[in-house]
Amino acid sequence: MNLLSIGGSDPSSGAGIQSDVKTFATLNVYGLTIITAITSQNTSKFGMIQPVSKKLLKAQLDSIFSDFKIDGIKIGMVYNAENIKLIYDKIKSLSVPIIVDPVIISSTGGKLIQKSAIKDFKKYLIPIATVITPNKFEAEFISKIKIHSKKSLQKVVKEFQGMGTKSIIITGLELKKNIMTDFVVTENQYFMENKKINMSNHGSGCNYSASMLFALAQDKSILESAKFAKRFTFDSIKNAQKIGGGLHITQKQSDKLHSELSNAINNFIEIKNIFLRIPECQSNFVFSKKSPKSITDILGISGRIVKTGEKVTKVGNLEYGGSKHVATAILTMNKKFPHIRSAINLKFQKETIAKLEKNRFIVKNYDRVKEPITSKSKEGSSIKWGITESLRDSKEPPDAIFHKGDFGKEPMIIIFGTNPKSVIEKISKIF
Ligand code: PXL
Repeated sequence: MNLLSIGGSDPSSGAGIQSDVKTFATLNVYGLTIITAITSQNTSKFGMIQPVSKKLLKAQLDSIFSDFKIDGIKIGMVYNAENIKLIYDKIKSLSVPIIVDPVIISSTGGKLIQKSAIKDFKKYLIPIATVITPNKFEAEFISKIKIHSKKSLQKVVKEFQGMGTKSIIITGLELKKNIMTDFVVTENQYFMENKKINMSNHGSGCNYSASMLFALAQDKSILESAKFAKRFTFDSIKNAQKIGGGLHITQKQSDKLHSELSNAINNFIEIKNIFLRIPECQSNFVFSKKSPKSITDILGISGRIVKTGEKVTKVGNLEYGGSKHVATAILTMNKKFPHIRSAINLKFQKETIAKLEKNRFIVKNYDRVKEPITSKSKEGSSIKWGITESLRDSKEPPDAIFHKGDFGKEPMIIIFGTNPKSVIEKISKIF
């Protein structure tokens, strides 16, 4: 997935396009950038701004759009009217999600848009946005209405809707003491609350809009995307670092589980003739946090590892709660053997069992036919029952557990390991 950030350069990398590149990398997608202006600033002081020429902006737009498939666009700082119009012309007819984050003033006081350009910002960029994400100050500034009650908030919404906005999210409202509320307006209205973190920071607005774009580009609804962005931003602020002498710079820690599992999936797909080992119901590959409480603590693929002919591909994204069946297997295994945190399901083949045994792997099995009717009738409980049954006498964790199916149920092998790499190592030994 390729996401494009159009905005200003912030040499402190706390905000602007540098911050967005970090956000996209943390989320394991590819970030492209088009620079509209260069600023000089650090964590305590804002210096100068120079917008890029229309010619250079056009050249950047042409070079990016002529080469890459773009899955979503975020527009941040655009300093002047001519650059606003140029961006509008280039992207107005695209059918990808567009987030417009109205950037007016920096956390260190720099004015990031020319006064004379506000009119064109409203006229051109706001109407083409899938969603706009002003904070309280920006919403007040653009609508020229002070927000001091829910009633004035509705006036602001009306004002934005008059500009042609489809959806609006106003972030950082403190409607109750020490509670930060985001006001999400789509066809319906929602208030999303969380505890305030008392720290002035540099970067949270950019974290919000860039992570929101990621979620929208994955076809999540505006409301789901807003939840995702709120969580992402909360984590970024909690993890903010004092890198320079002034404000803390926000940054979400990258998820180590994510990159380990992602690498292992790529390695798995590249194993020669691996399509022969993918079951009819396809494969999932999971990696659990330590001490998982439910499948929402387990990273899996929201789709599957799918074979089409001889080709094997990953369909969907890595998400906590992305797998149900393989995740349930690891959840059950992990209760007895807490260091086992990763697993993949493969097609049942006698040949595979023989190879596992020849390599002295510990292989267990269960018979689904023997599953008590009380368990069978409960959706999703067969795997839990089967794994528990297989581990009954185990002193050591098995490397693989299989069953030979039941009426209408495909036989299956699950390979287990301490992490995705160890699962791949086991598979590489047998195939
Ligand atoms: O946070 C908004 C923002 C966006 N873009 C640039 C910035 C800032 C804030 O400082 O400098 C370039």
